[in-house]
Amino acid sequence: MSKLPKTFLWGGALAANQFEGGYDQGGKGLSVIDVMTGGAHGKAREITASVEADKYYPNHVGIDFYHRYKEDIALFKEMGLQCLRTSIAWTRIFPNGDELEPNEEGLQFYDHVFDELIQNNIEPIITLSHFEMPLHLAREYGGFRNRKVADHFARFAQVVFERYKDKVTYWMTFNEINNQMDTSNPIFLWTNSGVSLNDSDNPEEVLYQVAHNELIASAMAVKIGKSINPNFKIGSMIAYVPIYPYSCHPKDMMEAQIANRLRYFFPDVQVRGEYPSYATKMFEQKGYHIGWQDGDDEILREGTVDYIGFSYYMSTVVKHDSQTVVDNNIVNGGLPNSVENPHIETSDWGWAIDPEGLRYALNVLYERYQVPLFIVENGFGAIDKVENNQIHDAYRIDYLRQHIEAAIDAVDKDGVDLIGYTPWGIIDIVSFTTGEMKKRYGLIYVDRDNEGKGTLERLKKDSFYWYQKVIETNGEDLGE
Ligand code: P53
Repeated sequence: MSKLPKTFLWGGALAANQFEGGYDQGGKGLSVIDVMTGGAHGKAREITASVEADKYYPNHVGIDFYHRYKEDIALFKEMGLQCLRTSIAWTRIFPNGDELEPNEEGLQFYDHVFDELIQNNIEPIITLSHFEMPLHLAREYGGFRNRKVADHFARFAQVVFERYKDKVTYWMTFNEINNQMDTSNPIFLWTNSGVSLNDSDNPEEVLYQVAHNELIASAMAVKIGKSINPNFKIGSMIAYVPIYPYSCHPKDMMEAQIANRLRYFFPDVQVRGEYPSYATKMFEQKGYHIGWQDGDDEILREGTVDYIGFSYYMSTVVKHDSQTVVDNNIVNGGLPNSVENPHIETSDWGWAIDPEGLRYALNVLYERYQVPLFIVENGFGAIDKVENNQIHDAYRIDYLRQHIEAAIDAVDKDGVDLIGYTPWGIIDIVSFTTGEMKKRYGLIYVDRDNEGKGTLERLKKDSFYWYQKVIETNGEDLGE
């Protein structure tokens, strides 16, 4: 007998900007990601002023799902997916972000995609904003520094909630809303919020100002959504990278306790509907003036989320008396005291592989928030080799198997309320942090390289057949 409920949703996860391509098709406007060049592990992606002719922008073509969605959805169906998490490119609906009327052609594109999914019994699970806000809002308004952008976001949310109210039930407002807490790497504030820092900025103060406007935008969207369809389930979406104390030294314990607020700040507000006291205390002590408007308390209180969707790839560690920063781990979050975990291995991109940490993560989040959880991203970015049109990706199967086992333990042994599991990059796509194609997560291979060469042909990896079995047996047959 399966240890998971019958209703458990098995799926795959993607984001419009990383796989759709068609960046200038159907009236789409430029988004913040459309001006990001390709990079590599250790080589940052560049954010250019506009699209420059001699630069390569991997997201412009993605894997060309825009023109191939029927074939790709047929493959998802064959794999057995019950749901697909993806996002709506804001710039297909509002090319500049501040128009009053939406772009009908963009709305039709998602009608076609969602209809095709539904006809194949795949439930669309939709993120409203996944690193793809209109470039115009970033450049002309200063992104979410500007409160007006929250209103533009709310209009976008209203339009798509209305349009797809009978096609989509599960929504998330902002993807990984908390990963911009790391202001040491400019790509996070840029992609989350369309914000660039100036020399005169106090990065932390800017961050909390931006955060406030975004929390307001998220809460407004939740309220609008519920008024359009009370059956909507609207969630927060966070990157959850647990921060472990290096030792049982009380100072390490406290260091980790405080550092973890970086992870919890956004969901604390989105689930509870008010700011946590550690944050208000900090604003007071540091003299931060967050642009709070009359009625904001009410907006936050009335716009709380129904569940938490989260990504889980890795964990990290802090040690109170370490001065080093682990620079090969993008998610040390700029933590000054992060150190490597001596007990676990890392991927070729320096991401710590910690399946047991997923059971821990599910327990921590469930005990803290008492709302249903949804693992909406988890996966292994690796280099794949094609031999005779086959890809033997045992390493990926191992990674996914161990994480699924941990999730099942959290449900079966600990009683965590888990909605489902959607592995990241179910088909190979452009990597977010590096812009590479060779950092592959897919269970379906796509013939395309870091320079944009390749036929775009799709091939099923070994993991494709493995996951098919997992879904068929509701997680009973993990193929050991
Ligand atoms: P790539 C950090 C920690 C956990 C998830 O990343 C993260 C990040 C980066 O902010 O991002 C998510 O492609 C994100 C996806 C992204 C995926 O992780 O760089 O939601 O868009 O593709 C994997 O390997």
